[in-house]
Amino acid sequence: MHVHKYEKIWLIFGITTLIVFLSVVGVSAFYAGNQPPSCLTVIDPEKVDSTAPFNEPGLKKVEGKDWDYELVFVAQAFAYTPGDVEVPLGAKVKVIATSKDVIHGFEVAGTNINMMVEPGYISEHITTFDKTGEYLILCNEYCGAGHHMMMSKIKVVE
Ligand SMILES: [Cu+2]
Repeated sequence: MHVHKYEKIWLIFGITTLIVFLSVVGVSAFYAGNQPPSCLTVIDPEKVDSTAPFNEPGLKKVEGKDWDYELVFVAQAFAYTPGDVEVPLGAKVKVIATSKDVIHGFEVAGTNINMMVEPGYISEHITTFDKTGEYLILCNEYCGAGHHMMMSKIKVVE
């Protein structure tokens, strides 16, 4: 069978690209340990108010962990608790959130924090706030009539 020269070049290019991309994904997943976030942490959505750490939402300093603070949020139609919170500049913070009713979003505008908050599951994200200012938290999953009013604020202060 005769394969045209350009066809051969194109086939080699295609197969090489495939091998390169699969290697990048393989090294990233198995050597660098990049895995998709799991949602294996569960909670009873009817007992959120009495389950730690959601019985005390807000910022808490922690010792002996890879992060300095835990920032706990409870989402419910149509608000987040706490309504606004102050975080010290440069703090490594683990954001922990859950929902009491329906699926909500948890997007911190201007950062790469963007979680889905589902009833029955705990969503977590570790981040460092290294710029002062006010960060708006928005719900980006339509949750009902008051969805557009659902917001909170993180103030990063020195
Ligand atoms: Cu919403």
